[in-house]
Amino acid sequence: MLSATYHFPTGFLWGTATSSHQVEGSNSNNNWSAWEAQEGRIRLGHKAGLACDWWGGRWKEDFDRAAESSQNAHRLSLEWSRIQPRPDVWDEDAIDHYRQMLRGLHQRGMTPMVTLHHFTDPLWLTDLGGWENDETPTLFEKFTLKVVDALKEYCQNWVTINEPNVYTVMGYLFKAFPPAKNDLKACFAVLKNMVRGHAAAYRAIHRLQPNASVGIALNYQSFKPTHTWLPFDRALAGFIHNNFNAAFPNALMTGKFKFAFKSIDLPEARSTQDFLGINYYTRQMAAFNLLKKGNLFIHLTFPKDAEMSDTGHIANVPEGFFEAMKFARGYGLPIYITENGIEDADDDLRPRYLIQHVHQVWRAVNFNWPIKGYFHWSLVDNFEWERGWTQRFGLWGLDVDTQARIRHTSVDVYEAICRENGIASTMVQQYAPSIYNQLFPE
Ligand code: IFM
Repeated sequence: MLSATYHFPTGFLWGTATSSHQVEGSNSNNNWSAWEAQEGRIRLGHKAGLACDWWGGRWKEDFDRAAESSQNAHRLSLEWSRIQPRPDVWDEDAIDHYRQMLRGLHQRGMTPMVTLHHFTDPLWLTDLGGWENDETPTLFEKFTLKVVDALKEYCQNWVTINEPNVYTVMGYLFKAFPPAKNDLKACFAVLKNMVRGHAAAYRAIHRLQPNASVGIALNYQSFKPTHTWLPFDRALAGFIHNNFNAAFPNALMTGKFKFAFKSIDLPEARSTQDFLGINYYTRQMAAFNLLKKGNLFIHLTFPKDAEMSDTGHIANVPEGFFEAMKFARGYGLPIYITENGIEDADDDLRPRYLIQHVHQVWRAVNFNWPIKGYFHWSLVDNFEWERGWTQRFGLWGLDVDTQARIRHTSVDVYEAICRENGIASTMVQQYAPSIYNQLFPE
């Protein structure tokens, strides 16, 4: 048996990603806690509840777990509704809580990446119309100025907005996230204001911290036509790619926002990215379907022959990840993999998924594409939005009733990768023998 290693460059960041609402718990002041209180919104009536109890201090033990398993970075998000509980109130204790967390990362030798907006909005912002309101970018800029000024000593890498495309499509088209609308005009308004909000935040951060590195975390999905021979399906896959994957980062590069047959100039957004963050999970097949009017005639399925995750949410298609990085490379900026992972309560598929996807990153890095780090989603099982606790993305599992952490084999796999700064053939032999020949052909 051969012995070989796929090495990564020195200084590569290896971490996990989390978001405030999904791990902190004990919040009743944002739109998601209000949403969870409504009947029928979340699968099985689940609520974030105590989540992973990070607000109660369990971030310390989870950061220990991450550091002890050789991770050298962590991506977390700040909860706007805690820091600015009302429009005219700043909660300095909440800011200090995040200061302690960021210090905690440094003390453990980990580099922080901080997200300013990850799906949740303060209730007072929702009352003002949320991101449909043209004043929201200015409010977001004020929030950004406040937190970056307070935390700049501890962080240099900022993600302004996580997955603006998912936030908008799920909330304003597919009715899965609050406010559960099906309204293309509202989609356009929300995305436009998120582009404006990002641009304002980008400039605000650079005013306070000229050497900061600022970007977004884009959810990239690999869309392919269901029937390659059908021009409708081909056109549709291209249309979805352009609108879902490309519209937002294009606007931040060119200052032109084009979405769903409409186009406007937003010159303030031009050249407002220092890096592009990619969140990749899966591939979807697009078919034109006349019965799907509310979904813009789009019928999405997973590739027929793909291996599926345990709740059928993710198809394991590593080549789609390579495609995502190729797409990102087109922007000529440094790239971070800000999320990648799979829901897998029993941790059967995750070790293989993890190795296959990190291998794709290695391929991209070895074409000299500027990939600077990889953040696995996620450190511990956490609250999965409208899917509640039915999906488990953690390297560590979580017993929601007792708060006990359950160490999965994937912790060992990821630890081995982080420690080696690469994928060794022995690891694959040990943790994912079924793909050994694929990764290390003799
Ligand atoms: O949990 C989410 C995260 O909040 C955003 N990206 C996808 C993850 C998995 O569903």
